[in-house]
Amino acid sequence: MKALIIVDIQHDFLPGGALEVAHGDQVIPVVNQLQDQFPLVVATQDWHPEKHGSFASAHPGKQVFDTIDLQGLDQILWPDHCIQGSEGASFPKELNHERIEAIFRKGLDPMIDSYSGFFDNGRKKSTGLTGYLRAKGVDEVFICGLAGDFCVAYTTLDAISEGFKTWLIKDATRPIDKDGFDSMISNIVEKGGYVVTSDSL
Ligand code: VGL
Ligand code: ZN
Repeated sequence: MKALIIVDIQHDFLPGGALEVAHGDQVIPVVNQLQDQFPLVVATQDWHPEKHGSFASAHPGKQVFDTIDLQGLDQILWPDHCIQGSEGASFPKELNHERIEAIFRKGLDPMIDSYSGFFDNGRKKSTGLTGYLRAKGVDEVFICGLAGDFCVAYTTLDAISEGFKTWLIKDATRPIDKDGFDSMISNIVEKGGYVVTSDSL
């Protein structure tokens, strides 16, 4: 069975948000259309406590987009975003919610970031997404949302390594950085993932 995984379509990643992705809002109608083609739709939600370790504001003297070592892992520093319960962390009303059966939150641990919807960046903790999908009989996953070069790409790579047949829907995502996205796409294809556009589904 197929599932659609909608990654982090939250106000803070949309134009005007704290960590806005250029043209991120353009994915919403595409994702709304796609949902009808899947028997199961799930979403992820970036859900950080205040003063999360991935925030530049938590590291005096550091700037947004600097890279630091955070408990042994390279960490890009981001603007404060997707703070638990804030408007920025919420889903936009334009996103069709009716068919989203489960929401997997990530990034709760202040000391480790979590780009993928499956595991934190150190692969120490699972969100339970693999177990949920397996229990539902899912063997094929289709991934869309924001941002293409971070949470979408890492979710896609983990889906492949968890053994799902995996597609990234290219016109249903937008990256923060285009070059970074291109290299993640090569990596995804090399690992056995498929990159498609929504009109081919
Ligand atoms: C994301 C950076 C930090 C994303 C989340 O959803 O791609 N990127 N937190
Ligand atoms: Zn985040």
